[in-house]
Amino acid sequence: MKIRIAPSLMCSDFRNLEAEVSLFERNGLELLHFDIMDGHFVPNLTMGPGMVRAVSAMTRLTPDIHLMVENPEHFLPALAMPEKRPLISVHVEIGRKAEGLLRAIRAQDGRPAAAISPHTPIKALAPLLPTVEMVLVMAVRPGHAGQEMLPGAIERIAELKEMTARAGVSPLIEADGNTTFENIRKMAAAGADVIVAGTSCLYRKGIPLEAALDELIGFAASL
Ligand code: S6P
Ligand code: MG
Repeated sequence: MKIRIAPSLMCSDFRNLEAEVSLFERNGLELLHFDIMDGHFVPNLTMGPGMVRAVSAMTRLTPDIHLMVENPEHFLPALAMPEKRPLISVHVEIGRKAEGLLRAIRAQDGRPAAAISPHTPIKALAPLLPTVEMVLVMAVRPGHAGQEMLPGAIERIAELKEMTARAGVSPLIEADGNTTFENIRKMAAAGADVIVAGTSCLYRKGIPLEAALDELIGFAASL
């Protein structure tokens, strides 16, 4: 099984972005995870479209943009990067407008994706499944790095995997939050194809990024 690694840029050393991104590229990664927050959907702020565009322009990695915002429509035009075909996730919790926004992402040559928070029933994703290329399952409350995985997160990935099989679709499944090696093993076994790599497996205190990345790539290859 090949699990993809999407480094979480909000955990990176912002003084050193170019070098970090180039390290990921040299090591054959494919995705770069950006978290955009608005201080309303989640009680935090991170980066905006300007930074996403600037970093995306430095690399051939595919942007994987996670919109933790109440009004994605305010940000989509600034995230149009047709040459990059970015994955753009909108949260199912924003309600009925999600379907139209996924179509808008496709119309600007992005790859539509849906994200789901830990307390929302997985079945809420059903209407979006025919439209999405990826589903992002939060294993922690959205908003902050460095949290513990919530009970039921692995079972939710398995439930989604089953639901996609029943629906005859096969979007990528991305697990986001507290992706320790032990949790990655369980997430992958439950059906995750992509893991967001934050403080739990890549940006680890006291371990140089190169060494942590080597270890993570080796581990991912062993699954
Ligand atoms: C959090 C965000 C995530 C974090 C990631 C951090 O709201 O969506 O992408 O960056 O979860 O990883 P960790 O290992 O610190 O939980
Ligand atoms: Mg995220």
